[in-house]
Amino acid sequence: MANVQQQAAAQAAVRVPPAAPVVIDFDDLATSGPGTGGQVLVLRQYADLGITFNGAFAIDYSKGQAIPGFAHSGNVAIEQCYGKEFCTTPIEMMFTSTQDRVKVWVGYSSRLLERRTIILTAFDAQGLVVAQAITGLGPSPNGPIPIQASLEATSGAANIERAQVAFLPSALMNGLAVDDVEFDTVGPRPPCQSTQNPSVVLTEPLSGALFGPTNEFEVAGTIITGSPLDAATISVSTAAGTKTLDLLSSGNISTQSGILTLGRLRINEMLSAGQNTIVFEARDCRGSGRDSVMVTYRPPEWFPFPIQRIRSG
Ligand SMILES: [Ca+2]
Repeated sequence: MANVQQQAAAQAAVRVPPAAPVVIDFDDLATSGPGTGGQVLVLRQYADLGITFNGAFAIDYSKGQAIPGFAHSGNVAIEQCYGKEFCTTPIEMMFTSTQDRVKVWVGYSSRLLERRTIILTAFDAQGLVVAQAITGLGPSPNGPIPIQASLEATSGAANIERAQVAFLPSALMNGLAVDDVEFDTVGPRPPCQSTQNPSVVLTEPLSGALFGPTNEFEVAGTIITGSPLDAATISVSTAAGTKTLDLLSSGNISTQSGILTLGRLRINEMLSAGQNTIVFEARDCRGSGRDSVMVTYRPPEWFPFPIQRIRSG
């Protein structure tokens, strides 16, 4: 008996302690709160750690229609289907260095009238399930369930290349929130497939266009990229400053690679009086591309007569 204890002690003594795990807490992302627009999509912001995500929304629960104490760390966590209907896409993470273990914390950001099963599934490079973990959430008829339930999937070998969090059985993902994604091995950045920077063409508005008195215009254009985009924006600049619309977060531009079309999109309340520079910009793992035009906005006070008279005359 003493022998066994001595052996165990000896093994513990020589065992190399694991390096501190990597924890993605999302709190470094500047994003908006529940009930508002403009949440940042989480894609390749943590590529330097060898992990990428499939475009969940980062939400700051201290802003907007705040849910105090909801996130597991800080105020920011992620949800896959924020503001989307009929969305069953899991929250997914991909690793460039295969992992033995993945851990996440889960919660639910609105009322939940039933009890549901949440599953963390880990896959190897062939797409085979190598580890799973489940937990239950709810019911919580009076309000959100803070992110305090953990799920940890351990495969026993360093073969986890991808992991996803979803309901079991598959259900709408709205409300399911994840924070503090934990794993053990930092990997390299994923290889970049692009051989050149994204090509960007703005087809609307035309250079020199005049807008007013209503503060709106339409944009359209095309992007060609060899890799999924990290960012795509429309920004409107004057001497007074710049206003930016995130086209990935708004769903107006796909996060896929290839030829991406920005269909006619109406933009409100982004112009300032006088000359404005409208920039359409895209960035992938290799670099960025942009196209821009100058337009003029004449606000209502610049018109010599009341607007009704202009229209009736
Ligand atoms: Ca957090």
